[in-house]
Amino acid sequence: MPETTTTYELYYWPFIQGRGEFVRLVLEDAGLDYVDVARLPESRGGGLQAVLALMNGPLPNGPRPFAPPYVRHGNLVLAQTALVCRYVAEHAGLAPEGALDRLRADQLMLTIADGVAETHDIHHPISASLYYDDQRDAAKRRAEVFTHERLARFLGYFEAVLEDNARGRGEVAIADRTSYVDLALFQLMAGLEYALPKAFARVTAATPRLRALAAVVAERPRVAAYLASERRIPFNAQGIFRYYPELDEP
Ligand SMILES: N[C@@H](CCC(=O)N[C@@H](CS)C(=O)NCC(=O)O)C(=O)O
Repeated sequence: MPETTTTYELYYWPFIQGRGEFVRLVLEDAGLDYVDVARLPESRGGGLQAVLALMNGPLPNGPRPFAPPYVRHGNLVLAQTALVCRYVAEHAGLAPEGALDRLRADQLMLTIADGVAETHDIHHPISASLYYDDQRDAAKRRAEVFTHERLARFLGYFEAVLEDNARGRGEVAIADRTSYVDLALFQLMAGLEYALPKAFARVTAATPRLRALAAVVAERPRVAAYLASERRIPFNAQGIFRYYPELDEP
């Protein structure tokens, strides 16, 4: 396993929060030394080419990543958002203690990833490779189902998880202290609030624990400093969480 002092290199698209933001939040909250590689100028090895290079070429020690985000840490190149977050969190004291609680954290992170994928598919229901304008009708239909059914299904589930976790007094998802899963729940909430403000307000009226968790995470000193910094890319119309008023509920 690489030294914890080795710098983490995050590889992700430089102009969006996207899935990379789940990793950025763990790195930032942990106060780890990291480089957001693609945001460096090309003259310093950054830019989109840096992300594509490791995906397109053989790696000496393991499989190449299918898609960003991925991290390089020592000899390890690791992809899949839930797994990358877990890996960084384990080095940073942001993972639960013990094998069983780490499996439980995986379960929640993979469910968050499912929610992220479904949120993305609101505006790209046919394919990510087509423009939004080429799939607007399907997007409208998909968004109706998402806002009426899936949004409450996901957020209601996470609310119940908080309620069920007696060890966390209803305030954290796993065990009795903040973990990377809580950071991810914060980001899911932030993204959904941006993308679907009306549906989000209606659904989260019934999820007070999730709202409280998001507020607590936002106030963690390193997270608050990050959110106020230029390192936090604003939500925009290229990311996963996009605001198209026609897709929100009336
Ligand atoms: N399951 C993967 C999905 C990764 C993914 O879809 N990445 C997007 C950016 S957020 C991408 O660039 N995909 C390129 C592709 O699928 O070809 C994860 O959670 O990390």
